[in-house]
Amino acid sequence: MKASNEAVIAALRQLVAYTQLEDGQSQSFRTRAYDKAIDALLSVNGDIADMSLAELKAIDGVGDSTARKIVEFTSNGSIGKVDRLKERFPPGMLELMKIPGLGPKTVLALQDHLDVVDIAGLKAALEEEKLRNLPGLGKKSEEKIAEAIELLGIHSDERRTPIYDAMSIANRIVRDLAQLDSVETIEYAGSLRRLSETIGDIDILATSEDAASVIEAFVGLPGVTATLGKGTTKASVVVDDSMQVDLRVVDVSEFGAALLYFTGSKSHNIELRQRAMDRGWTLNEYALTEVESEKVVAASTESDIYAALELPWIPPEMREGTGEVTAAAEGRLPDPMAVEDIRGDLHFHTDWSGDGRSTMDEMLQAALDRGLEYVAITDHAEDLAMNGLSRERVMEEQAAIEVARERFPDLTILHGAELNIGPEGSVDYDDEFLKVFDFTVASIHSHFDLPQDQQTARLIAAMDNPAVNVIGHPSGRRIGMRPGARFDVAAVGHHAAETGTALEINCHLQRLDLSAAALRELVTIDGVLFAISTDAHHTSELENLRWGVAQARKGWVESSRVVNSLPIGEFMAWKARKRTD
Ligand code: DGT
Ligand code: CA
Ligand code: CA
Ligand code: ZN
Repeated sequence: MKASNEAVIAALRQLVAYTQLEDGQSQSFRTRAYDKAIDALLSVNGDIADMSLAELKAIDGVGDSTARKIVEFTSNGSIGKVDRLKERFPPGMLELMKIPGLGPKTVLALQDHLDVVDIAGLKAALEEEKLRNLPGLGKKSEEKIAEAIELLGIHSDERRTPIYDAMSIANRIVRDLAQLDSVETIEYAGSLRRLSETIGDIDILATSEDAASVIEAFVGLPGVTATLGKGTTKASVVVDDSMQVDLRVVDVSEFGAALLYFTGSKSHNIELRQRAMDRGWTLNEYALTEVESEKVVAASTESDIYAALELPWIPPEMREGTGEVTAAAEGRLPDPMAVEDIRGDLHFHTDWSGDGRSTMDEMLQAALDRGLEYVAITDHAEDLAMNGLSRERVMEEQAAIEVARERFPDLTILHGAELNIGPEGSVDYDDEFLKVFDFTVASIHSHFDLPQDQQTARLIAAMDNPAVNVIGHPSGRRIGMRPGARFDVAAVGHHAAETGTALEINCHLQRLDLSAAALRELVTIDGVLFAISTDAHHTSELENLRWGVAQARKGWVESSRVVNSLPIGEFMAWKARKRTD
C-alpha cells in the first residue's frame, strides 16, 4: 500500500532518533537536515509517495540525501540506514531517549557500560545505583533520572504511549485502511477513544465483507515493523517499533456491540453487563441478547444498545466506571459538549511572537472559516525570553489588529496577550501598561517544581490581578514529558470563582490541561468557569478544539460553564466584570 505522508514523516523522525544515537549527540548537521526536511514536508499538500526524486529535491528544505531516503521508504517500506542502525540500537533505546535528562550520549553510555537498552534495564540499574559511576553522570543526575521515571509513571512491565503520539499513529492507520474499497466503516476504540492520557495499545475496528484482504493490507502497511499475530478477522502489529495496534474486522450487524465492548473501559462494560443481566439479557462483543430465546435485542449501533438498557448514549470519554452509568440512569449525566458549542478561541499565537508559524491574517481567516464569532490574539509577553513582545511591539501589534478589524468585520477581535506567571504570581509589564490589552491569559512557563503550597499561592496571586482573565494551561504539564505544577485544585477553583477568572482547558493533546481529574473536582465548585482554548501556533492547530471539547466531556464540564461558548454579548459582559476596559 502507498505510504501516507504521516508514515513518511514518522519514518524520518525515526531516522532522526537513530542518527542521534549514531552521532552520540542530539544535533548534528545530518539531524538538522532531516528536521528541516520534516518541517518542509509537513506543509506539502499532495501525496509524498507520488513524488519523484527530482520533485522531492525541488522542495525547499529537502536535500539530496534526505530525498533519496524518502524514495527508499516510499518504494521499499523502510530506510536501509535505519534498518542497519536497528541492529546496533534496540528500539528500547529510543524509549530511553524520551526520558527527560537522558540524551543520546547517556543512552549510549548505558548500553556500552551497563548493557542497559530499555526501561526495565534502566530501572534495575537505578536500583543498584550503577548510574552514578558512568562518565558524565553523578549521584545528582542519577537521582534526577529516577525522579523523572517516578513522576512520569513510567513502568517497565507496561509501556504506555502519550496520547499525542498514539493519536497520530491511529489516525494514520485509520486513514490508510479507509482507502481500501473493501473497508466500509473504520474507527478506533479503546483508551484512545476514551481520551486517556496515555495509551497501552491502539484498538481499531472495521467492518468489511472481505476481512481477509483488510487483514493482509493491515499487516503490510508502511510503518509496520512487526506482526505479533494474524488470524482471519484480527491481527496485532507493532508500528514504528513502538506502538502495538490491534485490528478486528467484524460484521456490520455487530459493529455497535464490538465498538462498545472494545472502547471499554472494563469497569464501564461490567456495569452495562450487570444492567443487561438484570433484564434477563447478556451483553458481549457480538450483541445484547435475550438469554432464553437467544434473540438479539440490539447490536448494530451503540445507541441502540444503550437505549435498550434504558440509558442515553454515553460519550466514550465518560466511560470510566466513575459513576456515569448511575448518573445516566438517573438523568444526571452532563449534557455532552460539542465543538459547535464553541463560539470563540481565547488563546492563540501569530508570527508576531517568535514561535507562531502563521500570520495574523491567516489565523483570523482560519478562525472565521471555522465559524468562530470572536477571538483573542494572545501572543507571548515580554518576560518570555525568546518569543515575548516588547512594549513597542505590543503597540505595533495593536495597530495591526486595528487594521485587521476592518478586514474581518464579522469577527470580534480582542487584542490579548499570554502573560507569564512569575514564581510569586506577578506577571509581565506593569498595571498601567496591562490596560493596553482587551483581554489576557496568564500561564506558568517556568518554575514547575515549586512546592504545592507555593504553586497554589502563585496561581491565586495571578488571579488577583484584575488584568488576568484566564489562567492558561494551569499545570503546564506535557503528558509523558513533564508532570507540571502541583497545586490545591479546590483552593484554586474557589479563588477562580471569587475573582471571575476562567480556568483554561488547553486543547493540545500534549497538554490536555486541566486534567480530567482536576475538572471533575472543579465542576463540583459553584461558579468555576472554564475557557476551552487551542493555544494554536499555526492555522492547522485550530482543529485541536475538538480535543479540548472532548476533554471537557471527560471532565463532565457542560457548555454553561464555558465562557467561550457564551454569545458575544454575554462573553463581553463576563470579561468586563473583572477588568474595566
Ligand atoms: P490500554 O490499551 O491499556 O490503554 O487500555 P484499553 O482500555 O484500550 O484496554 P485494552 O486494549 O486492553 O482493551 C480494549 C477494551 O476492550 C477495554 O477497554 C475493554 C475491553 N476489554 C478487553 N479485555 C476485557 C475483559 O477481559 N473484560 C471486559 N469486560 N472488557 C475487556
Ligand atoms: Ca487499548
Ligand atoms: Ca488492545
Ligand atoms: Zn500559548
